[in-house]
Amino acid sequence: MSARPTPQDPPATALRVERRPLAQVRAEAAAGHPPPFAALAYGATGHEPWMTGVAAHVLLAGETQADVWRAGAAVQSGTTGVVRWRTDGQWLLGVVDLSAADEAGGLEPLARRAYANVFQTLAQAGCPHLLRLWNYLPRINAEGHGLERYREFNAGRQQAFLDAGYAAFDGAPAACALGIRDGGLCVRFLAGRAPPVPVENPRQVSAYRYPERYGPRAPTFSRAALAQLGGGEVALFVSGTASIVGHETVHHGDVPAQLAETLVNLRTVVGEANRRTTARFALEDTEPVVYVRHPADAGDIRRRLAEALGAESRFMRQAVFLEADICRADLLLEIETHATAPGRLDPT
Ligand code: 3EB
Repeated sequence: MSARPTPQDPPATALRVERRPLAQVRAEAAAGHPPPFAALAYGATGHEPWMTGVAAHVLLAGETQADVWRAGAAVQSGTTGVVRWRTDGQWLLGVVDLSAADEAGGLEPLARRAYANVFQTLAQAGCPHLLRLWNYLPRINAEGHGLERYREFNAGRQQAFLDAGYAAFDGAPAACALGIRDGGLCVRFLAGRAPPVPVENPRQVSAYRYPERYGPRAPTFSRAALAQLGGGEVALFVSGTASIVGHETVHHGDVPAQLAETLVNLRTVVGEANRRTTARFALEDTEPVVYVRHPADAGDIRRRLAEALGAESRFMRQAVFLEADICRADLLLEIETHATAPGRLDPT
């Protein structure tokens, strides 16, 4: 019997990620360069088979950026239910793009069905471990069928994890969930053959343990995840992070204070991650997406971030600012980020 891959096992093909202007990536592909394994573009929707987008409005007149994933050269693609996927046998990038019309039966059953298809995809591809998920849904703070739509989404998502026998509590993947203006439920996910190492934030109650006042079923995500990428590199995926202490939103209506609290949370999560790997991550060297509820706040948020992290930091040079509704109506901003660094995961 062959042993299951562990977080420490180097994968057969290395995964790389780089944030770059989408126009450059497209120009290279047009010039005959090998296309990337996948690209996740912020503020664009793609037509190339390797590209998918997040249909949110880019703020501060930024150039369209894409997270460009490189993996093994032999890529297979296909469809499983509502999931379109690409895999090199080691890594898998999947995409769900639904429309408002798909919500006829409600968002909860739709989320459950979409996630059931995600888990079917993972089983078929032999890439059973979710590393990172991106969730986008329109009108996230609006009432659905007697419940806020984000809470309906949470109920369907958690049930699908339980149905599939996946960890819905400790060991959940890194994720984000944002409200965007157009379209329907939209999920992107990255999976691999070895389990990631989950990371929590001691300043915050784990999201999967939030009390019932935030909805009948808790959100399903860990604060961050570490994964071995091959080639001696480790990835850190920090989930959407906001001005929450314990389980409560703090600094209602105060953008500067929410930003400062969010930075403390981000630094705490990065510090916790560093305790579980020989790699050394610093918030300044990560590549964030900054989601802003009110576009008018974006300039102030950018100025304060530059003050805190250095205008010339990788964080500021690579930052993408997007207009989005945050999943709690009282949150004015949320920041997610990722980085890779040489190292290995500590034996567990
Ligand atoms: C929070 O800490 C803010 O539902 O997948 C952040 C990251 C948030 C992911 C999700 C929600 C999610 O609760 C919201």
